[in-house]
Amino acid sequence: MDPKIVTIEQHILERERLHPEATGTFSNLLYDIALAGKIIAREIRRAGLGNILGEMGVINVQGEKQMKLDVFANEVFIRMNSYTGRVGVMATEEMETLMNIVPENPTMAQGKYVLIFDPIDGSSNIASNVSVGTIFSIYRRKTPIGSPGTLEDCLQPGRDMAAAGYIIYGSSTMMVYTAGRTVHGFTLEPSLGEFLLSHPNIRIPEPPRYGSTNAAYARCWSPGVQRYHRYLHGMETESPAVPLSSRYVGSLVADFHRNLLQGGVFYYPAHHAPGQPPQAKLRLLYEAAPLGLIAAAAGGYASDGTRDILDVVPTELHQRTALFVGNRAMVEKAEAYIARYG
Ligand code: AHM
Ligand code: MG
Repeated sequence: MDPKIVTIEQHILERERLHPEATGTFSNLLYDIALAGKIIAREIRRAGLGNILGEMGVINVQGEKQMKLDVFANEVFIRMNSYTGRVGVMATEEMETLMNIVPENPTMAQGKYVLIFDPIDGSSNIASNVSVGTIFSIYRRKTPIGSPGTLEDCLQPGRDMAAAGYIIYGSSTMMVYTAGRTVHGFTLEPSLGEFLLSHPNIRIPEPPRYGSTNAAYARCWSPGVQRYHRYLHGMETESPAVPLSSRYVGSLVADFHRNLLQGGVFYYPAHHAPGQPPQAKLRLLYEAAPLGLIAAAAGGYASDGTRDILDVVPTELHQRTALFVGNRAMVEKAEAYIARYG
C-alpha cells in the first residue's frame, strides 16, 4: 500500500495523540460527522433521479413523498449524533429551537459537546447541479454534563469553538476542518468510501485572486461597502495593481472553498433601505463563525465589517450577520472603508 495514503481516521487519531488528556470523544465526533457527510454525499449524487426512480417503483414504493435533500441531510446529522453520548445539545439552521440530546439509555451520560450545523447550505442550487455544502461547528458545553443543554451552550462566541469544518459536495466530495490551529482537507475516494488526506495544512495563498459577492445588490450596500467593491475591482486610485477577478457561485461553501485554495475575499454585506435597520442574510452561528475559524486558522480573517467575527457573542440562535472573509489584508481593507465611509 502507498505509505503516503492517510485516511481521515488516521489523521484525527494522530492529532489526538498530541493531546495526552484526550478521551477520544472529540475524535469520534469528527468521524460521526465524516460518516454523516458520506451519507449525504451519496444522496446528493442521486439528486434529480428521485422522481424517475420513484416512477420506476425503485424508491417511494409506499407512495411516500420524496424527502427534500435539506430535510434528509438534517435528519442524517441528527440521527448520527443523537445516540452516541458525545453531543449534549445541537442546533441546526433547519430548526427553530435547539435540540437537547437525552440518551435513550439512562446509564449513558449526556454528551459534553455542542454541535451546530447547517445541513445543506445553498440548497436551492441543487436543482441546477451546482455545488452545495454542510457547515458544522463544535463547542464544549457550558452547562454541567448530565443537566439539560441550554441556549447558553449554543450562544458562545466563535473564539470558543473547539472545531469547525465543512463538507463540500462538488465535482468531488471534500471535508475540510480545523481544531483551531491548522486546516486540513480530505477528499472522498468513492470506491473506498474513505476520506483521504489530500490538502494538508491549507494556507490562504497570497496575493488574493478573487472577489466573490452578489453584485446585483450593490445598490443596497452602504457607501463604504460600495467603495470597497470599487477598490477590489480596480476603480479606486489606491486599488491593487492587479484588481481581483470576480467569481460567485451563490453557494457559500463553494465560494469560500475556492477562495481558501486560490486566495480571495467573499463578502455578503448588509442591505440598507431608507427608514429600516440594515438587513443581513447569512447566519452567525451556522455559517459565518465556523468559516471564520477556518479562515483564521489558514492565515486569513473574517469580519462583520467592524470587528472580528469570532468576537461576536450571539444573542439568538438564528442571528444574521454581514460577512467579509478571506485574505486578511483584503478583509481589513473592508473594515477600513466601512470605518471611513460608513
Ligand atoms: P441558505 O442558508 O438559505 O442556503 O442561504 C445561504 C446562501 C449561501 O450559500 C450563499 O452565499 C447565499 O445564500 C447566496 O445568496 P444570494 O442568492 O442572495 O446571492
Ligand atoms: Mg445556510
